[in-house]
Amino acid sequence: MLKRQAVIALLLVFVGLLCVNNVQAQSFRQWAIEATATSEYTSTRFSAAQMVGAPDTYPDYGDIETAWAPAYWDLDGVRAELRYAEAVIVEEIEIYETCNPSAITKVELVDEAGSSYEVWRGDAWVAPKESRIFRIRNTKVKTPVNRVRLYLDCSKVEGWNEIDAVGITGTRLSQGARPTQTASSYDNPLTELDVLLTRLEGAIKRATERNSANPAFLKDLENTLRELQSISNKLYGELGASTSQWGDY
Ligand SMILES: [Ca+2]
Repeated sequence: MLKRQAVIALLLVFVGLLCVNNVQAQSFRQWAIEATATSEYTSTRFSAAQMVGAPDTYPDYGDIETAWAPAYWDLDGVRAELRYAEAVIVEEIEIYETCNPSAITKVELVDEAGSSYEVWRGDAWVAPKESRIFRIRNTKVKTPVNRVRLYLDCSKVEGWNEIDAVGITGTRLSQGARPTQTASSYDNPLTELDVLLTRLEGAIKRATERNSANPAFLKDLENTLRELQSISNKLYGELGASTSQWGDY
């Protein structure tokens, strides 16, 4: 009887974790909420802040003040940094280049602690003089990041090199992606159950905080969690006692 209860409990925990993780694993696009640069043409027109938000220059092409431009057209070693509301595991970066594109030489992702990870490096080259979306797929950086850093060598591409917006698409860190000890590495099924219940509790808490799942669904899941925890306590009382009895022999 108790074994059956335990199996049902484990199954329910798995289903719960699956549901919450699926909700969290949906990828979504973000536009920058803040942008800075080592050089900008003015603090208003053509400023770094012109890269904040969705594109408002693209698909137009040319020297247009709603995109960022450095103070001089031939600067080398120019950097721009864009910050996003939520740290995600990035799948794709989209850079909207709207005037003399292809001066970018390196792109880094930066996590909340400030560690940077190079995702692309290349030579500046003279690309066709038209607006383009420079797309970079990321498969190597698995850490959640909330910043993108761009490096430009404007001396290699004649004319003003302007960027309208930078988007990132990615997923929130799901429990499955977290490098923690898995339940199966424990010998005792009661410990396994406990670890799973703790994971489920954490997943529900995160989904509640981030508002990433239906509140009624989360409430249901939370109630089920409480019931499972009470079954777990009961199992501890009965199985736990018999384990110690066996220890006496
Ligand atoms: Ca813009």
